[in-house]
Amino acid sequence: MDRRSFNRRMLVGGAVATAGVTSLSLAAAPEASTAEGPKTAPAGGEVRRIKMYAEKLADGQMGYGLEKGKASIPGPLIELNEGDTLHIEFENTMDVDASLHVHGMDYEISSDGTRHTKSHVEPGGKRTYTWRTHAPGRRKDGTWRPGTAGYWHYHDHVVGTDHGTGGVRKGLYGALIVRRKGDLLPDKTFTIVFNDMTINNKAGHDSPNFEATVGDRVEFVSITHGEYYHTFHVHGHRWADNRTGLLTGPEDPSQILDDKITGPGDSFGFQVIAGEGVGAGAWMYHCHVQSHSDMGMAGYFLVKKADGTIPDYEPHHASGAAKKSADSGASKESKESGADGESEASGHEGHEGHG
Ligand SMILES: [Cu+2]
Repeated sequence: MDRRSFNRRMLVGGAVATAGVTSLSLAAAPEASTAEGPKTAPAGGEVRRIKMYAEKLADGQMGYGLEKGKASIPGPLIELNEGDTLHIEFENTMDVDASLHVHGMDYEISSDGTRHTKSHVEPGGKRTYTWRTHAPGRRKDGTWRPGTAGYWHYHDHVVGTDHGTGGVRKGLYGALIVRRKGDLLPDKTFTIVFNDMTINNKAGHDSPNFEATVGDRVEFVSITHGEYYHTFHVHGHRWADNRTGLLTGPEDPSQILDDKITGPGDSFGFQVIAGEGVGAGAWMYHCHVQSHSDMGMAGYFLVKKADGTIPDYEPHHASGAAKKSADSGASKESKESGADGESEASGHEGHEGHG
């Protein structure tokens, strides 16, 4: 049944693509809303199918992936448009039960991904989870039913305990974005998960950095898991505290933030223009709980100039070794050698501080 509707959708889409190139261009999938404006999300209504695998990673952690052997932490970013349906053929390649549980979507209890509903998957097993979405609409009683659009997430719910405490701790989680027709589409999206005292399961002082170029429309998805509350803070950039993080107009009363408290299970997202009004730089992002940032819950939003350089950035600053080399004076040259950490390191064969 789903297969048939999927095929029909494909046929409809094909007909649109060949017959209506000019006249339907305003209604068709992602495109510029104005000649130079950002692209916007199309109306949903598609039925999509993906495969998802739960895997053990070499270091003992666990991850979700769209292909065997490609699992990552966080798992793959999933993007839908309101009205879309997603069928996920989930395969558990691990030696313990696992599942896929999602926040924010419409799904039947058989897609809950919990043990008490028997919607988990045994080792080596498969199961199809179905997530549906809808646009906002009016109920019969006149009240408004919210749409599905938002920054959501998915995670395991059975590894370790019946709440997936072990699975989440080991990395079985990912981001899910549902867009509304007309939502601005970013140039790139970064998922940042505060999970216990790690960021994306990377321990303190080994946090991930995220790169963009001045002027890029960058989307951040912030998710929190684990035992603690955190605050998500990014330097030099701000967002509106609403569904999209964007103001709908000059009178939009949404508070403007650059720091937001998040607790386990929370997610939110926003878009910024990289370096807008402030320029290129290694803009720090971190948890603003002081002891947490001191313990290493901090990384960089690396905003490059068009030529690829980042002013005043010493790539290895976060590590003890880099701190040492920065003090040695060798770092002065590295600023000229470019923003790339690898080339900077290899360009200083003589300097101390590594090891
Ligand atoms: Cu924190």
